[in-house]
Amino acid sequence: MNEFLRRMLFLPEQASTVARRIDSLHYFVIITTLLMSTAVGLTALFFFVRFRRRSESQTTPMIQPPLWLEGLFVLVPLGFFLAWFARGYQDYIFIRTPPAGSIDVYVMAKQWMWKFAYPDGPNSLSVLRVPANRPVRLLMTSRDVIHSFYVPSFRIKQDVVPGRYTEAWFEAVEPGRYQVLCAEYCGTSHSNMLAEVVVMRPEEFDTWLVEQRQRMRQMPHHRWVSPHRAHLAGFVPAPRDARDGRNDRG
Ligand SMILES: [Cu+2]
Repeated sequence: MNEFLRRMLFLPEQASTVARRIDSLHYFVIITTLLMSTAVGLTALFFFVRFRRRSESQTTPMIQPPLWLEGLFVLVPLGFFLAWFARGYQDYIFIRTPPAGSIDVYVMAKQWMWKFAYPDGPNSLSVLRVPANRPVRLLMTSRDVIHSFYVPSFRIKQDVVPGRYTEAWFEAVEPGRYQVLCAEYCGTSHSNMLAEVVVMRPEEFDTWLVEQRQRMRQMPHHRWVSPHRAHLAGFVPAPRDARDGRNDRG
């Protein structure tokens, strides 16, 4: 049933733990509205024929519907709206709460690319490597304008805003490659602001991360990055002395 509806609605694969939750709410809303609007449309058609004007002298009767019927028409839609709200609110809490022990990745957006950095230095352009079946938390900011980090197959989308940090998380369910798009118009090459999430087997990811860290340490120019430089690169808030204004003068 899930697979049938997914195909009917042209949705991409469900590659994260939140994807099925989002989709089932989507199905629930779309099926109830489809059934109700069909019922209303068919009733209207039936009434057009059944209660059509039959003679020139016919007048429209004054109809006073019983109170219970009016109540029903208010309460049934209200019940559905509240049910959607209850389901949606649970999903909202789920999608807004990264589980403890998530892997952190810093995401920096700029016109027109995505940069990903892991604690202790490894970083990459346009390719985000993550392990399957482990929650990943993204801490995101932008160097210039508002962008939006969107992975259709994960059903996550989060604005990335200059001068502010936003957060998103996901847990990929299967190794594979998934498209990242920028979902906020951000200038000429907005449509080319693409990246890819590469979901690896957890063991492979661990090996990869260790290798990356070793490679970083072997680089001749590798050195400690001061908090102020890290701030300039856009990854962390300004260090205390910069905020006190010491660096403002020069
Ligand atoms: Cu963008």
